[in-house]
Amino acid sequence: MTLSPYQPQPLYFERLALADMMARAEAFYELMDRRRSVRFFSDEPVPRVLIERAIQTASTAPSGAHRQPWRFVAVSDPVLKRQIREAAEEEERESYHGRMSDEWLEALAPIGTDWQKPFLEIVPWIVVCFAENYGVGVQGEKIKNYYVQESCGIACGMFISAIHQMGLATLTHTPSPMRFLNNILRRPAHERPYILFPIGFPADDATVPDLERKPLDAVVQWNLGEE
Ligand code: IYR
Repeated sequence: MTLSPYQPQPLYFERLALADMMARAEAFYELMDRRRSVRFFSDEPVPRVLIERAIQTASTAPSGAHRQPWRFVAVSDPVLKRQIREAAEEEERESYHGRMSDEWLEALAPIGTDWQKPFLEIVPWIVVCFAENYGVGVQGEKIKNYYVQESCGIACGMFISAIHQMGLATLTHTPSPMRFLNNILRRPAHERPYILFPIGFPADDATVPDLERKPLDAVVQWNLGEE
């Protein structure tokens, strides 16, 4: 076995003044707290360079053994978008009318979703993150990936943040099952569709569910919990 040696590089790190750290912490939280999942989009075009930057940002995510086990497929072709909509709605119709439990349908009722996904044709861009179960080397050999789920989850979180920060809207959409995306987008079987993101500007009359976020004390425990 030939090990590639650790080649230490100096870290670039910008030390900020505490007041700037506080201001940035507040500003970033407030920005992120304004993000909403959007299901009603405008067909207004979005320049490709914005999608490129969001994917590059996602791809800065930490990943198991730095394998970056993701492939983002960006779709603007109306024919592909229609195929994706038709296939997604076929699966979703089955899900909403039989495959999903009553408990699940009840949980979704306040979100207001149903099997119809018109946004898949309306949006200027659909980006699908595929998770690479393994990589393929130059001689076709399998290269093991590590922590694929965690790595892709982090990358997708950073993707959503980038999209929001640049003033666009998206939705984490997971039509289920979503293997049809391999066929439509011609990705190999060892890549698994992970999350589909419709991306664009919200429709002028877009609505969102009336949701509240858990307060801090419901999502954190400090040390052993005694205050
Ligand atoms: N995939 C379906 C159902 C769905 C499931 C959950 I959990 C949600 O938070 C939202 C929707 C759909 O996209 O409609």
